[in-house]
Amino acid sequence: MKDLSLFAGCLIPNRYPGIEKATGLVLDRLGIKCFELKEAACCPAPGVYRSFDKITWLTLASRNLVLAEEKGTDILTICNGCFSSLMDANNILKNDAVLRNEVNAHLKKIGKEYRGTIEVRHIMEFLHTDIGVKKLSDAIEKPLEIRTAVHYGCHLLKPTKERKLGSAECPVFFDELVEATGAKSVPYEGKTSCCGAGGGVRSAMLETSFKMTEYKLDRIVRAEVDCIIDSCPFCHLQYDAGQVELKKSGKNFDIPVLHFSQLLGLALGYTPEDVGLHLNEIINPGFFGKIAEIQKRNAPGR
Ligand code: 9S8
Ligand code: 9S8
Ligand code: COM
Repeated sequence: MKDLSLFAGCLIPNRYPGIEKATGLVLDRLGIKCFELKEAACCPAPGVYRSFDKITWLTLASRNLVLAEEKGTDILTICNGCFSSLMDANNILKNDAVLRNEVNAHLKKIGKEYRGTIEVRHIMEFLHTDIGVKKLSDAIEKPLEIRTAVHYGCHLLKPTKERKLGSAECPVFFDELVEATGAKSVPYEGKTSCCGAGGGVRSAMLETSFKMTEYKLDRIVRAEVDCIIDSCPFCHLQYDAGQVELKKSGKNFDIPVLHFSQLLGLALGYTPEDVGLHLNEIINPGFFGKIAEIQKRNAPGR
C-alpha cells in the first residue's frame, strides 16, 4: 500500500479547520502516515466546474493528481465532493487516451505530466477497507454511547458503478464505522437523500436548498438523536450553518453536527475542543456536557 497525502479541499481549511485537525489526530493515533499535499488547489468542486466545462475541470483536477504522483502517494480525501471530482477525473484520465493527451498538453505549460499512477481514497472507505471495523473498535478508548443520525451524502455513494461501495439505497459501511466508536446509528426516513447543498443548489437556489435541509432535519429530529455525523464539509456546512438560517423562520433544531473524524477523535479520548467542535455555528452545551460525562465515566483506571 502506498503512503497517503491528505487533500483537505477548500471548505475544511477555510470554514471548519477542526475537521482537518481531528483527521490528523485520529490518523496519527491509528499509526497511519499521511503527508500534506502542498500547493494543492480546489479539486475543483464537481457540482460546479464539471457541469460547466469538462476540460477545465479535468485539467484542474489532474494538476492535483500530479502533485500526489510526484510524491508517490495516494490521495486521501475527507470531503465527498473532493472524492468525487478527483476519483472521477483519475478514472477518466486513466482510461481515455484522447482526453489524457488534451489535458497533458495543458499540463505541459506548467512542466507537469499526468501518468495515472495513484488512487484516490475517501477516509470512510479507507477506514472500512484498509483498517477494518474490528481494528477500529479495538482502538476505541471511550465508547461513545450516543445516538447519531448518519448522513452519507450523495457523492460518496453515487454513481454506484464508479464508487463500488455497495448499495446507494441501503449502504452500511459508514454506519458500521460509527458503531465501532460505541455510538448508535439510528435509522431515519430519507437517510440517503441530499442535504440540499451539493450540485450547485446552495449557490443557485438557496431557498430550495434550505427546504431540502429542513426536510432532512425534521426527520432527523424524529429519530431522537444526539447529533448528525457526516463525511463531507459541504454537508457539514449545510446542516450546521443551515440551522442558523432556519432559526429565522422559527425552526430551532439545535442539533450538533460532526464529521466522522471528529466523532472518532472523541471516541479516542480527545475533547470536543481538540476536535474543533467549538468552531461549529451550532453549539449545544447539553451535548458537550454529555460527551464530558461519558469520557469521565470511561476514563481508564475507573
Ligand atoms: S475543494 Fe474547492 S470547493 Fe471543495 S471542499 Fe470538497 S469539493 Fe473539492
Ligand atoms: S449531499 Fe447531496 S450533493 Fe452532497 S455530498 Fe456533501 S453536499 Fe450534502
Ligand atoms: C458537494 C460538492 S460535496 S458539489 O457542490 O456538488 O460540487
